[in-house]
Amino acid sequence: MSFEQFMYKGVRFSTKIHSEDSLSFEENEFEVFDDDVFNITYPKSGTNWMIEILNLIKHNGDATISQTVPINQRSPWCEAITFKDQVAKLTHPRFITSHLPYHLFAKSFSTSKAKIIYTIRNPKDIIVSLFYFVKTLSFFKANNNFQDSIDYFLQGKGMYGSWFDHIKSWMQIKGDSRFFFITYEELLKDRRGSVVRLCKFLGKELTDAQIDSVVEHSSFNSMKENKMSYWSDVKSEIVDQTKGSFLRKGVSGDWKNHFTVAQSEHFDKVYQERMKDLNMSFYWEQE
Ligand code: PPS
Repeated sequence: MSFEQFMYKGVRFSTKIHSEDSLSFEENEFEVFDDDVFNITYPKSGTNWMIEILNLIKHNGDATISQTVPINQRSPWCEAITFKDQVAKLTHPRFITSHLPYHLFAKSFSTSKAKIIYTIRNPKDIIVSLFYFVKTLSFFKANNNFQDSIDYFLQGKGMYGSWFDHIKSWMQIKGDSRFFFITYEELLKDRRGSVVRLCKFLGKELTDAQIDSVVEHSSFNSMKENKMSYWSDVKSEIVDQTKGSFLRKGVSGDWKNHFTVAQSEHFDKVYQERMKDLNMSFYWEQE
């Protein structure tokens, strides 16, 4: 697997959707406001799902915006070439997305009261999700070799760098009151409970009916039925969804249908080594 790339401060980015200018703008010039909310993830960890949930919370469960404005415009990626234009159109509180590791994130965040929501997912399921997703990306040379996808991930050769470095960079601020941490698997197991927790963190009081509406409109099936939820407006020269669906399966544990026992054991060995200094445990480590 490979893609047209460039390095920025040790991390790989795509020449198609990023540039030195867009990264430097985000890092040094972009002004973070106190009421900003950032949706941070490593790719394929549930980014768009969180955008959907956060937008529904912002609009008190009313799905009108979710059903009329494309998801990538509701909460644009601050590292993208398109961000400068998009950010000017956002209403407050602004909900902004990013796949950046902490060390490349907007410098003005540190002196703000803005909030971060960091979603992580079982890395084995990320590998599976990426394996299918890159086939839809025009600027990726993908192949059908799953072992390549595992190597690519473990060696940190992907866009946005290594998953291990990403999680470790953001976990540096996990004790900060502005930081909220959730897993994709928690969202799957208890979406309502997760929405309630998110509302509390955001200081947003919703009625039970409004919470029900957030839960209903952010289900996998609701998002599949909503054209505004899966990048259907993006040109096929970038994402060609005839080659694979953006909302592919939406489950946890699909890795078991893809990894051989040997691949899983090798992954676990590298994972344990790379994660040992983090002092955190995740439910998937028991699987
Ligand atoms: S990206 O390209 O990095 O922004 O992708 P991202 O949105 O982070 O991740 C895509 C995966 O999230 C799944 N998804 C969902 N799962 C469950 N419920 C809902 N509502 C939902 N919305 C998105 C999506 O299906 C991708 O996972 P896979 O495993 O490929 O299905």
